[in-house]
Amino acid sequence: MGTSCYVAEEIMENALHARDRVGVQDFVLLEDYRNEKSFIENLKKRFKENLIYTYIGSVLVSVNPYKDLGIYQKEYVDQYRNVNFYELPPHVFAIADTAYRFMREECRDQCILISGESGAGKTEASKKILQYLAAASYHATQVEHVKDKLLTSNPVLEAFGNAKTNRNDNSSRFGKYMDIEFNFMGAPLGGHILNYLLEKSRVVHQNPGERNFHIFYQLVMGADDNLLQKLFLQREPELYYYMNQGNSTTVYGVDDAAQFQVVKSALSVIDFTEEEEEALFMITASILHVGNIGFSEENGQAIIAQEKSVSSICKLLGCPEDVLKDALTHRTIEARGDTVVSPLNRDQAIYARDALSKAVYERQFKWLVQKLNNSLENKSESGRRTLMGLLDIYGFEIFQNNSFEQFCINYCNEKLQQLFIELTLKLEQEEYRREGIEWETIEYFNNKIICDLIEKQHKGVISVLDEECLRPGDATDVTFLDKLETTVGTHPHFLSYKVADNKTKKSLYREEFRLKHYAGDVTYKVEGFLDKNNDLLYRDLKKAMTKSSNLITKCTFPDCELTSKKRPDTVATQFKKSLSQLMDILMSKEPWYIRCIKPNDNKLSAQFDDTIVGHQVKYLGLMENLRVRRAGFAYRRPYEDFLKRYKCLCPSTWPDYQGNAIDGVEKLVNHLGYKSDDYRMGKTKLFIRLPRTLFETEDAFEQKKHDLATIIQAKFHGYS
Ligand code: AD9
Ligand code: MG
Repeated sequence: MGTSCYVAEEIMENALHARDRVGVQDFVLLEDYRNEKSFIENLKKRFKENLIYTYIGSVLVSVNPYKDLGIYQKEYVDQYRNVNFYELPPHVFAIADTAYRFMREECRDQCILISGESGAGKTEASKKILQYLAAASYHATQVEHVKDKLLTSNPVLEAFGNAKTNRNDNSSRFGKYMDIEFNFMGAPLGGHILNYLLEKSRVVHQNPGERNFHIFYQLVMGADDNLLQKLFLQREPELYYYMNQGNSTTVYGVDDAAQFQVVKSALSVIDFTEEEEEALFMITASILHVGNIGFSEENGQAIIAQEKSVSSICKLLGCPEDVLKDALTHRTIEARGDTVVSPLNRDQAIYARDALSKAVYERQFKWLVQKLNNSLENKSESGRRTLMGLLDIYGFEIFQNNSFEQFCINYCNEKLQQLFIELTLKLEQEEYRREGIEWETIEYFNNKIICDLIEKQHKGVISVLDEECLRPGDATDVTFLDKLETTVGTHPHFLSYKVADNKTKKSLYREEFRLKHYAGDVTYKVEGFLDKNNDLLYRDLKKAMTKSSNLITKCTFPDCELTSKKRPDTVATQFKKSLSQLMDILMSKEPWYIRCIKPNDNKLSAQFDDTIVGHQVKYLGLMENLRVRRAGFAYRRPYEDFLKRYKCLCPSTWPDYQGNAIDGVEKLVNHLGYKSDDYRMGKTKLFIRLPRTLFETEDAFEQKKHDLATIIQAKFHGYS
């Protein structure tokens, strides 16, 4: 009895005060929906109540709580399973469940796109979705190992592809798209991962306070003495140049040694043999030794200072020492049939050494993804299948110094934003058409103009960059900028010192260009653009690697690469092509969006910084999103759902109603006094123009609940 009283009181309490305290759980219900301040206020109210999720229609906005909220356990999975989207408070599980049910029931491929800046919670959200899918999907012994593999792919990829940065202790330094394949019963059969542009410069350089990829620290701290000895390593990260530059070899709250054991056991789940595991760690260790090769210089020629490191590398990779030594200090150039060997000076040797490390690591990473894909491949069942895609990719970046990496990342975000706008609008329009409802197109900023500026054939930034990279002779970063000014100087989204007006000139240096991205202006320093786009690894070093007997290096540096005359695509062009393929993949699926927001820059749990949040709200296009959603009919619900929730408000539909849903809803809205312009009856759904209408209905519903609760309470107290 006591419990029931408590429940009744709680219902009353909720009915009376909930909205004031916790804001609205769907932004379309926000009265002042054009006002960014009200938007942020609503987020903040909810954040303070530990309600980190809010919808904009079917888009989920998530604010990183930076603490464990205890909202992802099994009981939450059970609670959200097979329950309609709006019936429960917003949650990442609700998105996962709805997408999963759409996929299963309508046999249509779905994809969940997670965006937001570094540290906003994208990777955590993608892990929660995977966890939900594994827990909520069809259970059978034959699919449990598929689930295990899908889940254990994460720690492996994170070990090799994530690192501590100043923004996030576990920052993903690569883009990831994962398809999970399901059979008609909704049982997972396998998966496939696509990886995008690993930030390989991190292998050789880390900024103060940052670290290299986690695996280096995990290996050095977690390998047993035997393995360490075999790898010629010591248990002191500070000894290795590639690990100590950031002066931050440990991460608060992270046990690298324990994590190494997690990675090792994950490797065995994803079918690594002992030899493969050993080969993987040998490469990882060899890169640390490469970093410790120092050079001195005599008569302009580089001389290896740490022969011991070289001999360790050669033992680990199984390649001849003299060949590697030569390749580290010389360069062979073949021109018109002649072969000229010239020595490298110290700077060139360091450059070549670092290029080797980056190439070895990047290729190893690609190999690892390939290996994961082999293990995740569905080998068991053919027949009809549907896909659920999950995209967790780097967010928009504006730093003090922006370089080629930020250019690529921001280009990727332009493409995703374009997709977001197009699909959101497209879907919206399609729905009106499908439901036979009039629809008036609304204005929005189409960032296609910026995508064109970057990627247009012959006329875009990437084409100009490639042209300079491929031009023999005197091409430099500065000549690239000159060409850019000639080609796109008048474009409304491009600026540089030379083409800017006098006022803007003051904010620019000569060797920079600025792109007016949809998310804000970013100024890029041209220094390093050509180099990074060319991504040259001297042939001598490639040749040395082809001689390796390490089974992974042997695969990743095939002999045929040496004989091939075809120049590989530049980095930007490869990226452009892979993004275009990604867009095709995403376009072919039904999209769901999770927009992640970071509440502060200090990784703190109780801090909500309005300015920082405001900026993200702006560039994620959330206000625009809300406007689009509200332009036509802010709210829509299938007749069945609407009736189920509100039928108690009309005597013709409650307590007893036998008719069909559409007629029931008609009776209901008439009874509630909806005016003819307030709503439209579509073929399967009721569309409500203004949130206020729904709000009033919601209020009436809450009042009814309150009344019912009072009756229940009175009954328990024996008054009736
Ligand atoms: V990056 O672009 O890869 O640098 P993400 O992926 O957006 O970034 P991540 O998911 O790694 O950020 O989240 C950063 C940290 O915030 C996590 O390590 C958690 O400590 C914290 N976080 C994020 N989401 C949640 C959550 N839902 N609950 C609790 C969270 N903590
Ligand atoms: Mg991440």
